[in-house]
Amino acid sequence: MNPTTLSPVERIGIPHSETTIGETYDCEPTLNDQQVFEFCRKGYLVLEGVVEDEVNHRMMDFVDEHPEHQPLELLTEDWFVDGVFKNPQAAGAVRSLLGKDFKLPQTLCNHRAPCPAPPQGWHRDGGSIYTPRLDYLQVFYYPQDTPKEAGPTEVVPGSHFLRTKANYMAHLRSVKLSVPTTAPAGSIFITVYSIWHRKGRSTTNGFRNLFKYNYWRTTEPRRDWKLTPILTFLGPLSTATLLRAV
Ligand SMILES: O=C(O)CCC(=O)C(=O)O
Ligand SMILES: [Fe+2]
Repeated sequence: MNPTTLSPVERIGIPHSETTIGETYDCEPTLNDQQVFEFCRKGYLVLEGVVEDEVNHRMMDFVDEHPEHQPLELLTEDWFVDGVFKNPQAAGAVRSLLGKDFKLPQTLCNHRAPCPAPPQGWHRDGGSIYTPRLDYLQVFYYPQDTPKEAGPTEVVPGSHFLRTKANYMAHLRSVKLSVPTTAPAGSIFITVYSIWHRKGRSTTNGFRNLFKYNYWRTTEPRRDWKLTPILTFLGPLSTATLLRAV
């Protein structure tokens, strides 16, 4: 086969069938109405310490041996796919937001950063579009404790609603409303793809590792998560009222 037609995993000798490429996944949704509204309003959600310690330790050993930006071998490892991509809390939140049979990540990268380092510029990732639909999620996993000194990613809550030019954002320094995603080892945070974010300033020594990957919707959006009985009872009017209140 012509090597230029090979995908990145095929180029390192791994067939797609041994990876999560093209795979869908389903599980029980874990978020309720308020949590889904809160995600839509803020554009992100942090699940603290949801990955097992054993998986986090294995990841830290793994990154020592594979410090590269795209360690695609992980897509073939059951301990990683089950512990991280299909992590019950994280996948339950993804299931709540993207509906059933969502697509698993097809690739991943490690935003491994030497510390200390200055902050990155504020940005939305390439290909962000303005849309009220939630078809795609950007997800981050910290295998190690990531306090403020290790430069966790910072996000601006609600910024997925802002229409801004990339070069204007990149000139901003501190944004008053920004929030660092400071988190213990094993934390996963889920964001709307177009949220403003950046790597924060770090002041410690060593490396901070942060895995990033995406999930896709395959079904049409509907209210298919854990329902909150009072909202179900009141019907669509209460949903509209709640949305106005947030
Ligand atoms: O490393 C981080 O905290 C975020 C990195 C990032 O957003 C990027 O490189 O696009
Ligand atoms: Fe980014």
